[in-house]
Amino acid sequence: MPVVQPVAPVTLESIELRVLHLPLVSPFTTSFGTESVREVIVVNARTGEGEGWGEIVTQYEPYYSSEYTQGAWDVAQRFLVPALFQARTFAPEDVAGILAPVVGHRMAKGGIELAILDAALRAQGRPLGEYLGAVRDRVPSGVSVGIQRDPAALVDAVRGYLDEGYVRIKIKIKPGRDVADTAAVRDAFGAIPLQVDANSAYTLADADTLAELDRFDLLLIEQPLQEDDLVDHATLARRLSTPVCLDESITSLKAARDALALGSAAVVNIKAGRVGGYLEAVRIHDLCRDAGVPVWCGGMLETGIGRAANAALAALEGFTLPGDISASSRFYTRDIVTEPAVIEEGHVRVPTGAGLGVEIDRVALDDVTVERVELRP
Ligand code: SMG
Ligand code: MG
Repeated sequence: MPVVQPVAPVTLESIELRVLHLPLVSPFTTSFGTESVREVIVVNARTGEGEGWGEIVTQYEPYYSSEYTQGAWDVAQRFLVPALFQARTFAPEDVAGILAPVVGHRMAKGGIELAILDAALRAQGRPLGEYLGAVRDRVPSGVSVGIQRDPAALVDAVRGYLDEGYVRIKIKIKPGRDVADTAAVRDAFGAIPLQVDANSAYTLADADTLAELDRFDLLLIEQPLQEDDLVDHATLARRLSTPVCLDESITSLKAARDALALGSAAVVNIKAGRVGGYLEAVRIHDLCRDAGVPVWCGGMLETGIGRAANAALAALEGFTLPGDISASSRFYTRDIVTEPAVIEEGHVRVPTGAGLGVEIDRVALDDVTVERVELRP
């Protein structure tokens, strides 16, 4: 069984944070809104052993989660980074403990942890995938398709992705844009691997509508109810034949344990940012694998930094379902890494270089930077 082998400590010298604005190739609509520019924070940790990069996957608005960019920007500068400066020399595995006195703010913590992890692994010439316990050198692709103008436009969008080689399609749904949209995609493309994501848009009162989706033989329905609705998700799961998968609700290993104990999730979407980092993500993977619960790797419209790390995570043995693992071009015309992820034979390669295994395109990074701060002890 692959285990995470500790990395040597690093001495933190400075941290640079940047807010980026990356234009999306097309607007991305979910049940909670439409995004045309991805606002994200990139973390550059400089240590005595070398530098590393991480990504804080918050969004401009606190609609997917309670975290949002300006909140993460504030908590990182005032509480998280100072706590690391205080500790000064530490291993990546110590970061979560050092930051634990701060309640929540998991995306902010996770992005900072990734930068430290990348620095430590690069210093030792170790790839992130190997460190996390990857058992594959490439992972199946999957694409998350936003809500379109109408079901016909959705079918056109899905056709484009299938032509690019994506092996699994996820469509976003919301009340009024669920059964007909799903039916249109099923009718057009037959038995493709298909799943839906509601981003918390329903309540138990919608159970009859959600049960209508059962006839489409979906891989799963993702997060139909609210983040804290673990008991209601368990109740709903008993009403549906479609497996219920949780995303927003799985904020930690403990939340995952509770969800499995209650029968709230038959499948788990693991997102490193949402759970406070890649190390907690691996712990949730281990829990689910041992419980026989399939997991897949979720996405937060990551830049090339998070995209490289997600491919490494998705290569662990328990990731038995295709994730939201797409090419950089799914969202961006220009990424901030020199070799953006691409789809090859329906798969994305797990980087093999040290750390994240991707290099930053500094010119591209500067071009999309809208705010920058350098923090020192
Ligand atoms: O990175 O491919 C991606 C995006 C996948 O749909 C995706 N993410 O709820 O799973 C989800 C959403 C969260 C972001 S919505 C703006
Ligand atoms: Mg989701």
